[in-house]
Amino acid sequence: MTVDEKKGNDIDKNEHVDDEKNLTDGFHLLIDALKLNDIKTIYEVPGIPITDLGRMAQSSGIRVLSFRHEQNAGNAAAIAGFLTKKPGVCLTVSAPGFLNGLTAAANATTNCWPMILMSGSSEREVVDLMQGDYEEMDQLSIAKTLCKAAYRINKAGDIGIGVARAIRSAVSGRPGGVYLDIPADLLGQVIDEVEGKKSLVKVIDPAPAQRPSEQALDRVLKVLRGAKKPLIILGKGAAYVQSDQVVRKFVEMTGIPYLPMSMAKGLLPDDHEQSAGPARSLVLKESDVVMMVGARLNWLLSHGKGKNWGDPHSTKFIQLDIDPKEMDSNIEIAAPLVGDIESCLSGLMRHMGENWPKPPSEWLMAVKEKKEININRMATKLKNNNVPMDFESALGVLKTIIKESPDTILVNEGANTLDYARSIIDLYKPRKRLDVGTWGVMGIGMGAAIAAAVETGNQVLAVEGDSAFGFSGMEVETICRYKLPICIVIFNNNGIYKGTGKNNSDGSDVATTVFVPNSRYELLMVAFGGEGEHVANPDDLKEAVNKAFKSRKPTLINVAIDPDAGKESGNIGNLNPQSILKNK
Ligand code: ADP
Ligand code: TZD
Ligand code: MG
Repeated sequence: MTVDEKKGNDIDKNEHVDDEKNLTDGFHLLIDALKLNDIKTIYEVPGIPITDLGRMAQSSGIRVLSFRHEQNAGNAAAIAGFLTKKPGVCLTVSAPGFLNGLTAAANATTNCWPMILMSGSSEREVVDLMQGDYEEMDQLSIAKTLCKAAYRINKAGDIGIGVARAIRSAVSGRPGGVYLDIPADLLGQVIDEVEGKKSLVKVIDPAPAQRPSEQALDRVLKVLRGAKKPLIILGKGAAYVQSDQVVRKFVEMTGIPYLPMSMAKGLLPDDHEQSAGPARSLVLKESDVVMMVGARLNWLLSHGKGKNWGDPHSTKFIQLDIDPKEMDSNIEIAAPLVGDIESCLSGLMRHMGENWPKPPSEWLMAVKEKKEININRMATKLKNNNVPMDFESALGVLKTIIKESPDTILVNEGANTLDYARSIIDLYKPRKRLDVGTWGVMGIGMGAAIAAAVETGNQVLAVEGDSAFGFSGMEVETICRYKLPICIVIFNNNGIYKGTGKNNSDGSDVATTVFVPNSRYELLMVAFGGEGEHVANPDDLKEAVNKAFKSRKPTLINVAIDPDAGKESGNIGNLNPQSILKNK
């Protein structure tokens, strides 16, 4: 096409900017680079200078989903990364949009999920002299401290390499969030079309297998063989890698009880006979050999020491992780196994042979007995018909619904709402539980729910504390706009942890943890054309969720929960400074 023929064509019609020599530009090269690498979805908020990039990506066949806030778009991209093993892409405007998205990229890095935050930026010469451009900020410098890697592409001819570097950095080794800085003038840069095409890079084998050494495998087997009370802990790294059959085969071959971390629930079905989930306190305290698979000994496992654990001198740890720096991060690791999960577990099984001895039966019996006691104790509570409802009666209903629809993806955030749901709702399939992750961050809810629905097409059930929901609640409009099969259930106890807090001063303001009582959250969904329900007993909750699943319509169910039912900070009240001081 000549320049004359091109005149009158809208930029968003995805036509190349050509002259007789056939030229292309930064917009098209960036879109082509993403498509070449199989990026099918962009999660974004439009604005200067990336509005046209989003439009043109959409015209080119990429699905471009616009959000109401970049943090939610970023959280969606991060969860897309967790679910697909490909980097989820979030696109934002400069400075404030970038900062909003950066929270999600930092969260992705913390959780070891691959994502790419691409933000438009101002001209270097203006930013570097701090001359006060529209939304001016030195974004690259900031991103470097918070992401796994950060790059800027300055020349159109480097777009192929820049995108390749971002993808490889996001997914190889320990995955994480990567920042890609897109200066506004890069998008308009024009180069020869043939040269441009040649400059694009298809990333080959972006997350190569990393095989463990034979010595490391031997060491692990020696430690395992000597165990009297072994335990396997499966983390979300094991869920991420999608080697579901290999993980299951290994666990079953060893016969060792396993504990799934929150987002590893369902990797093996929670009702598997080797699951030690309902005997968590016992197995942490009693086990003599603990094998960590894609899980870290961070605060979620009280750093592998202290009162939740047994004698630090007699408990031995085996750790399987792709990141060598993870070893000995909190306590000594007796048998480090560095490599990817599939290669490592396959290597172990090759050496174990068919007749690998099962753990001593006394240990298996002790775990089984404890499980039964705890499961029975909980079963009675789940059936209660108290009005107002407590967490147990409401979750008893949702537990049954998930059992009946095991492909449902459960999104879960809050404090009590999170802790109760985590222990009550069983999952039966891998990667069906998405939650607050390593940081325990509020606000992942709607982004995670949207990405789950978009990437899998499955029904999503988001179980949200009323406070937690508020962090990303405006995305209800996004859910309605894209007609996603998302059912949001808000556990409304009128506030953070409890709705009964008192102001200890003159009382003119309500307590810091208390919200407007009996708020009608369901009307928010109705405002955008979705279905809203307000329920106050288990039967009505069951009916409302079943209706939502059947219709697959965006639905918000506002569940009245006893404002006094929760605890301060849910299960982690011990981390509040007052409690730490008291226990010193
Ligand atoms: P959890 O919170 O469930 O305990 P973490 O996020 O703390 O899980 O740990 C996940 C771990 O999985 C990280 O240390 C990460 O390096 C590791 N990991 C990620 N991908 C792989 C892989 N392919 N092989 C081995 N380990 C991996
Ligand atoms: N801000 C962010 C980003 N993350 C956080 N974790 C918090 C604040 C602190 N926080 C929690 O850790 S849980 C929570 C907050 C504000 C909300 C708890 O209230 P909820 O749940 O209504 O969501 P419950 O069921 O009432 O306990
Ligand atoms: Mg609440």
